[in-house]
Amino acid sequence: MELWGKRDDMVVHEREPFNAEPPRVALARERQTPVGVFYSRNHGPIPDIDPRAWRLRVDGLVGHRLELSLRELRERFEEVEIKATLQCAGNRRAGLAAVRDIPGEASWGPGATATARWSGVRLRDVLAEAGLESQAAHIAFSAPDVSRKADPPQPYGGSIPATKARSPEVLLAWAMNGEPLPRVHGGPLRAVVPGWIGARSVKWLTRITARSQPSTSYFQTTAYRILPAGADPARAEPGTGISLGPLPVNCDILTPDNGAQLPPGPTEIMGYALAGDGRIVARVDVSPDAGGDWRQAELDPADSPWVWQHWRTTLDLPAGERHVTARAWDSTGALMPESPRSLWNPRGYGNNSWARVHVTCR
Ligand SMILES: Nc1nc2c(c(=O)[nH]1)N[C@H]1C(S)=C(S)[C@@H](COP(=O)(O)O)O[C@H]1N2
Ligand SMILES: [Mo]
Repeated sequence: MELWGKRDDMVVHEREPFNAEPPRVALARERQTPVGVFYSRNHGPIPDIDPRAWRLRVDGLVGHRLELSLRELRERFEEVEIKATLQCAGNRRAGLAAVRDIPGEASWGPGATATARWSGVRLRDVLAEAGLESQAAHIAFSAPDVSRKADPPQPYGGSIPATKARSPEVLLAWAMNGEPLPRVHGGPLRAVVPGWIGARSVKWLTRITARSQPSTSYFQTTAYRILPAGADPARAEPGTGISLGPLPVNCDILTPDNGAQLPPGPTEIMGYALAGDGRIVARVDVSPDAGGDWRQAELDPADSPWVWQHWRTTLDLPAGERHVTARAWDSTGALMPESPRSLWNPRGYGNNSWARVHVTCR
């Protein structure tokens, strides 16, 4: 299980827990990412769950508690399929780490983003069956994988507001790209929360709890929060900082690769852009000279607000060192910020500054 079925050109940030992302070019080929190149982000050892013995408990502020087998989930609720992009809050952290060191966190490139076709049931249908009480403002997810990176060590968890949980795109998924959900991606069942940071798409889901307050998991109260630049993350009190949820507009360049050597002349530049929670990407601009001149890229149509859009353009690159730069605008007019400097935060989340690759043309 050394690479968990991933292609052997994955960039492995950590073996235990397993953390790996594909090289840029591997994400460029398809709009739907094959499982073999889909990034893997784990905070603890990957559990081995017997799907026959597995049960999903639904409890907390509900009219009646549920305990469901996989078969009951399939039989009692409508099966739905949705294409959705997952993006880790640590995606593109390397750009922040270049500004100032981020100890203890992996330097993810742009590959902690990928798109799959998920099948399962709507979370809202299961919540309706349990009957949410009126004070149920948050839906918490629990999993059995114990993270020793949490303080104190504890199982993974997190929550989303009930308003998002009731939105039809949020799934409890047992299949990915038409295959049973692979163990490394949360089999037998995971949450899929499109448009929100990947951390809320809890894998190996065993319990859903309706609460009046957000989850008390370390991964909700302490991790996945934007702290002020001067804060010491080891001393930050739980509940301080900005809790991350909806993703901001973001993009990156997939080809050419950073550091590529190319002949001068017309060069195809392509990449992905994702607008985040319910929005679509409205425009992508690409610059051959770090933002001096801009040209609008050709953008894939937005089939759904939950899926990334690929874009491409051809730039005429003269001989020499070039900083090819890209930036995306979303359908509300929000634009990616220019510099990672203004975004730097102690745990290195949410880098949506302009994408840049350095290439040499000769
Ligand atoms: N149980 C559990 N769920 C989890 C995690 C985890 O470590 N344990 N990692 C989260 C994070 S931070 C991300 S970005 C996504 C990654 O999903 P993937 O590994 O299927 O790509 O899973 C989320 N769900
Ligand atoms: Mo993540």
